[in-house]
Amino acid sequence: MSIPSYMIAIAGGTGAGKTTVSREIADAVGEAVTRIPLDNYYKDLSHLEYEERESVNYDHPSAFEWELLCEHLDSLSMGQAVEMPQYDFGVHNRKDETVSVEPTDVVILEGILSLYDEQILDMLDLRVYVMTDADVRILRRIQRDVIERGRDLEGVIDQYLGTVKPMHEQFVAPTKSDADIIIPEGANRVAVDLLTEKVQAELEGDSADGTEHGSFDSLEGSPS
Ligand code: UZR
Ligand code: MG
Repeated sequence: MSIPSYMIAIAGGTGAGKTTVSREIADAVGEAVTRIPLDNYYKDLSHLEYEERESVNYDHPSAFEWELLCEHLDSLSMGQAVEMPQYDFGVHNRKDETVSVEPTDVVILEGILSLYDEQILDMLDLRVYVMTDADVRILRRIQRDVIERGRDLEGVIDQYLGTVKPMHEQFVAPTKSDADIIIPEGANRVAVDLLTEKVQAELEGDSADGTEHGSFDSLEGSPS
């Protein structure tokens, strides 16, 4: 594998289709891709009671353990395996078990605020923002939280209006301006195919000419 890895982030609002886009790219490209869901880096809240955890603002940047995420992305990028935390939405907390993640040529970080942290932005080779209309996103969110996760509709609506929407406007949406590419409407076929081609070209270019990723690598050591 090449070092450092080619790092992609896929950001966007809840229900935008980030997970689907990154899964489709990963499925099309194969084993050279590792997906890192930002959700897994929600802070460990074991010190709080369930009722307290229920009222945490999970759409605010302070809900995430950025330091651990940076450390893990850095390790993966440099060819070292990491123990990635796992998140349990049912109890709003990190699970006890971690999973071992091996380094790969391509790493995709995926989550609402994956273009938020400056240090992470600096590590990225490709920054993607999935921009889907808010009405479509809330419908998907209801589908997922009410139908798939068994939450009650009232609670989902309260949470959406109380934190999800305002935090989206304050913290998530502005990260669009840091994106290299904005995908309209989630799993847009053409956009996913283009991204897949880009990732494949990076992989092939890499094995063909032996160059490495990262900005200005080729200038290092050249006379000034
Ligand atoms: P995506 N989230 C929960 O609903 N419960 C938790 O314990 C942790 C997070 C939600 C979070 C955010 N907000 O909107 C969403 N809330 O997960 C982000 N409330 O994930 O991008 O897959 O929708
Ligand atoms: Mg998702």
